[in-house]
Amino acid sequence: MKETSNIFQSVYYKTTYADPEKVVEEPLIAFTGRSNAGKSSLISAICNQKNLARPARTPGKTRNLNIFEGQLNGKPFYLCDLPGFGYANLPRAERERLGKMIESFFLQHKGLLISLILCDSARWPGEEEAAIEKILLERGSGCQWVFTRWDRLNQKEKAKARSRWKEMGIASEALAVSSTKGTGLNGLRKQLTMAIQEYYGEAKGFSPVP
Ligand SMILES: Nc1nc2c(ncn2[C@@H]2O[C@H](COP(=O)(O)OP(=O)(O)O)[C@@H](O)[C@H]2O)c(=O)[nH]1
Ligand SMILES: [Mg+2]
Repeated sequence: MKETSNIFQSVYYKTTYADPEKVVEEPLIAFTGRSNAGKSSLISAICNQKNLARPARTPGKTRNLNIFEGQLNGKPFYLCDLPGFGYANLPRAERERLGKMIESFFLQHKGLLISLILCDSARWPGEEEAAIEKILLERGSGCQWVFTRWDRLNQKEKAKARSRWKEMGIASEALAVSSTKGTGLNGLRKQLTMAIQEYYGEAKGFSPVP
């Protein structure tokens, strides 16, 4: 079926911004989360291209924002790999500045289609993740919790993660994924494809994720 084919397979790197306020691309799917949450790996995995976003291979460029472009029936969409907040190797002031810059991006960017808030499945989301969710909810902009590195958890740890999500009140919206094993990726691709179709008014007749 054409609608369910992987439109992310032909996504390619477009450009890099040092200043999030300069980003003009839309509709934009934002990947945000702590440094090491698995953002770059997830972009590469969704797109079935091993080194597309080069996970952890650009240590000097942690503050940059990378844009990838794809097309749905000839119409563009963009994936955005945001700088990771909470980067341990940065001085505190710099870390805070980066956090504010990311928040301001979520407050201001007009072309946000959906934002994926990534968090390592082994962790509780922190204040930064909650702040971004709050901004998006207040704006009425779509967001999706994505819990990464699911393959690294044993059964007991998975149960613990699920009870954590329940306690946070996000159990029904939490998506568990593994970029290495492929867990959850098809569901996420379908959800994103639908969001792009809706944006372009092409949603009719598309069956949601079973
Ligand atoms: N086992 C496992 N490791 C992962 C997965 N996703 C990312 N990683 C690893 O976690 C580290 C951080 O990932 P990366 O994508 O660079 O995180 P980013 O800083 O958020 O872009 C890297 O060493 C990845 O290889 C996953 O699904 N499973
Ligand atoms: Mg990265």
